[in-house]
Amino acid sequence: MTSTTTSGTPTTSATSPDEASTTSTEAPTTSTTGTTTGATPGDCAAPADDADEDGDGIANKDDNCRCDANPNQLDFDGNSVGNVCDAPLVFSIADGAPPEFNKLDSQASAGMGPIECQFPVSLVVTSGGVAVMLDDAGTGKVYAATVNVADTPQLECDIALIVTFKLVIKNLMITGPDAFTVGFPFTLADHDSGTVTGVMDTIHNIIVNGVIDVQESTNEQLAMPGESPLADVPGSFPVGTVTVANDAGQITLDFNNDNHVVFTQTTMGGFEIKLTGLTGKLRLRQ
Ligand SMILES: [Ca+2]
Ligand SMILES: [Ca+2]
Ligand SMILES: [Ca+2]
Repeated sequence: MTSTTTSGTPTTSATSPDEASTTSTEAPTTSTTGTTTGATPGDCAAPADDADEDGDGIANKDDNCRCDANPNQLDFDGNSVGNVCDAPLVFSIADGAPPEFNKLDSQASAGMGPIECQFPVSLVVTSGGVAVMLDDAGTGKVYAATVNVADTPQLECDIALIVTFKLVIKNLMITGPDAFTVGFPFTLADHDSGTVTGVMDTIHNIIVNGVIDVQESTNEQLAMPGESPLADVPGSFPVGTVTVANDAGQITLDFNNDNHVVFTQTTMGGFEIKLTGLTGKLRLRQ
């Protein structure tokens, strides 16, 4: 494999909740734009001769990735550098106003024991990024899906007429710590058609960081005021589809799952907060 495929997670570093709340309009992954590794395929020292450095059946002079075997010569972005030698395709939030894009709908529940309330939550994404590495066989890996969620209006629900429970999602930062694979079942014949749609076929682990305030209660035995319970809560994204559009330099992550539990967290006061279901399209551009 090339250095570009073993360089680890190529996108964002973690941002604290405070930083996220003050930089919510900035995309954290725009510093990296590369989709090519340069004029020399794969930055490989092999000369453009009739030899076959990597033994993939393609002579060096014709090989778009001379030092790594890629017999299919797939070059999704058409930059004359094979997918295997390409730097990751890096996408970040650049446009896509809600509600059609960049708004993920979920369902929050909060409760203790038999008392519970539920209400819909719209997670408006203000920044985020992913990097995609395609291979020579029509599959890919998505790295570090990072999603910063904007302020959400204060949500309020009454629990069994006993307590008024105010839940405020001030911000959320969701990071995918590991790459997750995406199958792009396109055929070799149409690999350069410009758009590939794949499926994230496994649940993707995420880390949720942010501030959800449990603000107050008329019954302090049930809820303590001013809690900020979220700090590196493990969670997961459901499976979904991924569409990568070449000519528009765009990727769309499409979630459509009403039941998946994104994360749960129990407050100091003993309330369990749960975010369930994730539907909506997240669109990012190069
Ligand atoms: Ca070769
Ligand atoms: Ca090759
Ligand atoms: Ca390429």
